[in-house]
Amino acid sequence: MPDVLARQVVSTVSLAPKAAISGIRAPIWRATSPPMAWVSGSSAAATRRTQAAGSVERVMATGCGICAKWSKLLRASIHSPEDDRGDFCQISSTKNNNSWEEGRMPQHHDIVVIGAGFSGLYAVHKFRDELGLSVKGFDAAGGVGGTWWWNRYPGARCDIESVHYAYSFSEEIQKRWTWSERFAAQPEILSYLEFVADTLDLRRAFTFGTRITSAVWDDEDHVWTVSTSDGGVCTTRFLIAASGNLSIPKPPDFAGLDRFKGEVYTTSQWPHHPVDFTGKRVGIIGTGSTGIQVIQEVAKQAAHLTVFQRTPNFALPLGNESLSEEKRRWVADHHAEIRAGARETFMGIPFERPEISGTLVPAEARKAKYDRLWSKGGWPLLVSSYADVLSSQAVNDDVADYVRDKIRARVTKPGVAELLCPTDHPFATKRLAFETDYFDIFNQDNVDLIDVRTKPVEHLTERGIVAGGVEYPLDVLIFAIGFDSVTGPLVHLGLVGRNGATLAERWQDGPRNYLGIAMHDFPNLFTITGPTSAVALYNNPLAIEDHVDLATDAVRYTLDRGADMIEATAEAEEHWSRIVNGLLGLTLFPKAKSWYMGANIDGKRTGTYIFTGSAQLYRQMTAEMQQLGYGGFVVGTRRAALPPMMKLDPAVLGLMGVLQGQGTKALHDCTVEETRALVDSFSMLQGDARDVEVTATAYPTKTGERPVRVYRPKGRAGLLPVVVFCHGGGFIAGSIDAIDKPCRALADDLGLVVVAPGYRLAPEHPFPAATDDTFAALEWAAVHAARFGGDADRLVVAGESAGGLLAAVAALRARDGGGPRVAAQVLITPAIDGAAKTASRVEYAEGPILSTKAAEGMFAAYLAGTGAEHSPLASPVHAASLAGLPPCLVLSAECDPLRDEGEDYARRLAAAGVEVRSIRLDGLIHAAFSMAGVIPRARDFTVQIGEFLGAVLGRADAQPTRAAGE
Ligand code: N01
Repeated sequence: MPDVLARQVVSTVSLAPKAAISGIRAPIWRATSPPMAWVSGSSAAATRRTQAAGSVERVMATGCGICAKWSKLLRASIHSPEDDRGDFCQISSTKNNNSWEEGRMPQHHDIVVIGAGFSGLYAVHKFRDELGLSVKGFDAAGGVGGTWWWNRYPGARCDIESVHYAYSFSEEIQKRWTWSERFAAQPEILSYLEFVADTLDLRRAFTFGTRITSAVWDDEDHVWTVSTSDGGVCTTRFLIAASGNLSIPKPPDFAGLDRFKGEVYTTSQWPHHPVDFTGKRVGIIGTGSTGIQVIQEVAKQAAHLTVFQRTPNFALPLGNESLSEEKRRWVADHHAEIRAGARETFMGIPFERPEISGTLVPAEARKAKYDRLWSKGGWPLLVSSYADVLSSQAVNDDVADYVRDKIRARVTKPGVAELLCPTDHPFATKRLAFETDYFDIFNQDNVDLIDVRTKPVEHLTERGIVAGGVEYPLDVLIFAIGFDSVTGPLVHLGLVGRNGATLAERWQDGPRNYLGIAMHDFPNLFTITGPTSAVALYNNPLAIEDHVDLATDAVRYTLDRGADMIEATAEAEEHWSRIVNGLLGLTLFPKAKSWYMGANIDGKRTGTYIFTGSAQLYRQMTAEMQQLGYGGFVVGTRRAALPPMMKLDPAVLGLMGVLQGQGTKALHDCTVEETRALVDSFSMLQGDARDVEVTATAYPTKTGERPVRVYRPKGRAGLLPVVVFCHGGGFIAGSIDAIDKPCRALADDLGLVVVAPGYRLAPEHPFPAATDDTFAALEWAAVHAARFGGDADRLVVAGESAGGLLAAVAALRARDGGGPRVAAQVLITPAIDGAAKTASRVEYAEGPILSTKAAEGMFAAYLAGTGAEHSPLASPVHAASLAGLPPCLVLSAECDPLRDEGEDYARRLAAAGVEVRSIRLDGLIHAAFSMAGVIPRARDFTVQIGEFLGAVLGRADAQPTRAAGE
């Protein structure tokens, strides 16, 4: 038995009456009266449990089966939960099997699962059937199904295609179940979940009709004490909140609701019997996804329907159809190929990949694309159009205009179309809705649309609703007003963590957690598809499977290490908050008052409730966390370091998401041609081109002329410092075209003449071609500076990445060759040493953008068997001395495999007496300097260069030197 667990049992036993010591696995204690709750551990722990249980009068003790069970599990490779039913923790038994009767102790479980929807069912299966743990589930509903048990309103159906809106973990289930429609309706989805529950024998794990009223963490015994609405109490080592994101309805708070004499329904608590609207006057409040679904159905039956709309929504055609028997079978048989690669996409559905930006595409081509995607039905207009539709206002406006035109084309009643056109929020920043004949029903005589922004609902009367001073008589009123989403279901569980911290208090300012699944001070709790995880924009069944798999793995990992507790660190929460807030800030979502933003509930803090990077990115981050031994968690007493991706600037993560969405190949997998194309394509990430004077000319080299561009800011008088800027691209890629925008920006922002030489690339032109060319360019710039209004006395050599190395070598050659006189060198994320074996080459071996493997491959291509490995012209680290080199700025990026070699070089320069400024930019990556269009903090490079040159060249000004050659 692991130490920690042994300690726990000992402390439990020490408080127990003698009889309990031997009775750990059997009912051992009979109370007289009244019913008693169970507590164990220290008196403080006992008090806490007492509070949790509500009516504790005696102290009892029990043991925990998990330790014995897990060691048994480790001992024996075959383990059946059935074996354990009489074996573990059978200390209590009641008709509900979770509370205690007189004289019984509450049952202890390894795992308690809250909820019997998609998440809870799969969680029971994983923990019970795969890990072999004792699992108890609760659900307030009368059966399995979660949201699909409650939301039985007419028209309820999923808007993800049925084959995708299903579990993927079981080949058998996918093959056996067939879907009758492209987008399944609620009854069929509920039947599917019942089928899954029966196939896997999951129902027996649950107590239905029972709500969790509190769950309190005991920090001494490392268990949760769970209280339920039937008065029951049980304990559990691990708590799985599979309570969904949309399970707490927003309460209707309309004045006079209790006076209304008609029928009242809430979509999310719909009765189990059919509701007949024939001949009735129906009113519906709410036009979100639910409202739109129910409205289009009720309009077909009701004598009259009045829709009270506060915000029109973007609704796209669903494109539903019923599937023939043959097609159903085919879909089931081909599920694997239909779903292939789903998890490697933005949304967990293998839709066509979007283009990177709509801004680069002509209007006719955009329109043609929209038409094509519109006709597919469902999500493609959002996810397959342009990757920047949720971040670029211009691109979003374009799509929004397209959708509004579609609405106008369908709604013919005067004035109604404009009311139905959303104008107060960008496209898809409120959750997209999908419809079949929603817009058409407003052309019917029996349907009226009331805009409650101009005619606010004042109150209800016995007869109906008064809005804008007019009474609308109703027989039936339906609320489709949404949910206290994402955080509501968790806050309502009454979770109390370490030191009495309640979740409600903890999340007063919005949710705070790690990866959306775990929380500091709430150990051993996993929130399936919790706030800030990838769920709102990720196909739910896959998001759920991913999270349940993660929770299962975390429990297994914890127990395998002999620990009984796993908890996210405060530091990890801090980084995760920075990331999710930053990602959200890059999008247009904050412009909408939506549940995505927590803005649909009065008094709820607006903020970051969802992960707006892609599902693929989220999965990559969780995978890295797991690979690094639960980085960012404390497991037992072992604290695992934060995963490298957690340190990234959110904009970098956003970029990674976009590149993944494009299916961009890793650099180290690219051919030379592909590398060149990829590096050139990064110019799309550079923002707008500044308006500066550009001269395209040529400079002489030993092998002929090479192109060079000279940039000078407009409207600047006098001689300006001259910066010869060597582009990056790993010696095999990059060009003066690819670096055009950053050079313009440098010139414009810092008042410089920037000289950007084109140089020969490997492998066609291996070492020393690039260094010969760039040095020739430096000589040429020194001679011709004045021609472009440049001051040769303030000649700077600079470069990024491979260009940084070329710049450093040029400075060395200038020193050793007697000129030109270089006033300063600026090395931006330089590739200083192709043979470096540094920590950063290990920590960021996979990039982002540049991997160690790619860096090594490129350097090898540059040297190309020339045997120059130890030449100072190949790397300045081989120079006999670095003394006498010009002042140097080294800008390194924290998350760059080349980080350390740049910083090491700075240290060596300093040791040689060179004036050096070495600055590491947190969270940034290789090549971030030239991605200012998507990484706002790329500006930090420019700011640092400006400050450095200001300081160094200011002195150079005072002591002018002549460049060699003049
Ligand atoms: O809830 P919502 P929903 N007076 O919050 C209005 C999922 N879902 O149940 O926008 C007047 O989106 C409110 O107006 P406003 C899906 O994720 C999935 O429709 O706040 N109106 C809005 O129009 C979805 O996003 C499917 O101005 C009031 C509506 O009520 C999520 O569930 C199907 C009001 C609420 O819209 C929630 O959708 C259905 C007031 N006081 C739902 N208060 C699938 O197809 C609120 N409103 C899988």
